[in-house]
Amino acid sequence: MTRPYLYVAAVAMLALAACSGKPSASSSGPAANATAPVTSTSVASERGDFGPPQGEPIHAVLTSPPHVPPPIHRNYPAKVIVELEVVEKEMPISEGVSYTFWTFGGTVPGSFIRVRQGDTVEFHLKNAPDSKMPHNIDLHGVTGPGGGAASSFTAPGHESQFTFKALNQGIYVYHCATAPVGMHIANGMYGLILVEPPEGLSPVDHEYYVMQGDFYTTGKYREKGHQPFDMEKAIDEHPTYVLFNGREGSITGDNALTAKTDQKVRLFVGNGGPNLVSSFHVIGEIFDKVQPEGGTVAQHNVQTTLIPSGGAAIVEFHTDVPGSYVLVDHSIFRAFNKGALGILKVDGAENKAIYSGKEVDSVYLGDRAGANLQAVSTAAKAHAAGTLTKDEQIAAGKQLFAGTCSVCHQANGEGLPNVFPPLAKSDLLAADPKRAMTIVTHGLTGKVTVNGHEYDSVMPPMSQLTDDEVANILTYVLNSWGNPGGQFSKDEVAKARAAATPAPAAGH
Ligand code: HEC
Ligand SMILES: [Cu+2]
Repeated sequence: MTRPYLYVAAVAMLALAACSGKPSASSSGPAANATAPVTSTSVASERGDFGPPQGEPIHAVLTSPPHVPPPIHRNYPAKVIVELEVVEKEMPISEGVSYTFWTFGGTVPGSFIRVRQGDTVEFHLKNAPDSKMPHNIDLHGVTGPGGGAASSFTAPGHESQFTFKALNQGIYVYHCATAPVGMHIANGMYGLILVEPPEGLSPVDHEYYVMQGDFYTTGKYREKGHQPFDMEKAIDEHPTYVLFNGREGSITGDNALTAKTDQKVRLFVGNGGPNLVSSFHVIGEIFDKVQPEGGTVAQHNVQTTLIPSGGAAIVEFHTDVPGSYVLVDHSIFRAFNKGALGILKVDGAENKAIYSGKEVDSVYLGDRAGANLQAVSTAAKAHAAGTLTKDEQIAAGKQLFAGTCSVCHQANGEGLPNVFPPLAKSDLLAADPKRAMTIVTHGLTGKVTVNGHEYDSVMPPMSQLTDDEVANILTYVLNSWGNPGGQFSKDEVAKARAAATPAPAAGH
């Protein structure tokens, strides 16, 4: 998918670097931008001290993920003022699940900062008056002790200031480095700062900001309500969630990233950790170009790129075929069972010469395709308030059934002949509805006969589901497709789960 001009331009840039040595302010700027669309990524990484800042100080534009501030288009070093406020706040981490995040700028990851190599950055770190903790900032793009951390310890209601020269170009992680450091990072205290090469990056149609992080809650994945941080799980490196942009669904459904066909897309992909290394992959795309680890040597034609904890990469590709492209950590349980999943929705005309066409959504996305689990959280709230109705359970169960049970039993509950038994009008289900709770929590193997047909297969235990999710799904199943009706509660499911696994094929 790499286009020939990439090579031509890269060679040209190499030649330029070879004869001019250090990039200088005079060889850059908008003119250079226009004639040399391809970046310095092939130029050796030189430190850029282009002298004292010139002109009026500039206030940096900061953006919230997934947005990236506009390209700089400036051909001289400036003094850039960055004002970043730390805010501790409760936000959803998944549908119906809240978490107390500690943020740079009110979002996870924190605000995206964009400066030019050689700029003098006057950094103001504020800590909101209602914060409970002191915080600081370590920017990996800073040359100096602690990357700024030593000069930026800031108590609640205070502000600190330090100045640095952005000597090295690249994409850099910043994070809080106040003890306990791991906890501050686990709570969402990280973001990216781009130090543009003097001549700027090549023009593209879309730039997006995506950052992975791992999260540790005392409750299970998707367990509803407010979930506190779990230090033990964090030390053991057993995350409950692995997420892009701090929230399950932050870039799926209505929040998906967008592009049109025949466009160039650049992703700034960071990994805040605190623990995991990301195997970043976009299902259905090949990266035309990657700057691994945010460095200046580019790789081409890459499928999956490793992003270390505390590292970042710049990833570029061209969109040829419309559809949903799925961003994942290809350590794949993280994508489907811990939330590390995003969507780039590409609109435009089909290109059958490149791909015959058919949506990837249903293949990969399950219940994330619709990304609407509203009924699930409504049911959870009602349960907490003690007002949960059967209709609310059915509505929630319907959404959870899609993408969990429907993969095998089909959306209409009719199963697949000889492979997956029907749940619609199942005589086995009707004979002993309560047994379904045991089947879902413990799985089922061995011969079963449903509506006169024999099945001898395996249903794995759906142990990723919480008790209330199982209760809602089965209430939905019992009240659908001509089944006898009925209702199960969370407590009944908990009992069935706790009971010993029945012998295989028990009752047959
Ligand atoms: C990976 C495929 C798969 C998934 C996912 C799955 N099942 Fe099953 N299920 C099966 C198979 C296969 C059997 C039959 C097992 C056997 O032959 O012993 C079965 C049997 C059953 C039965 C008893 C037979 C019947 O038709 O009444 C029930 C009830 C059931 N599943 C409910 C569910 C529910 C509810 C979910 C979602 C929470 C679910 N299953 C998810 C494969 C699956
Ligand atoms: Cu902090």
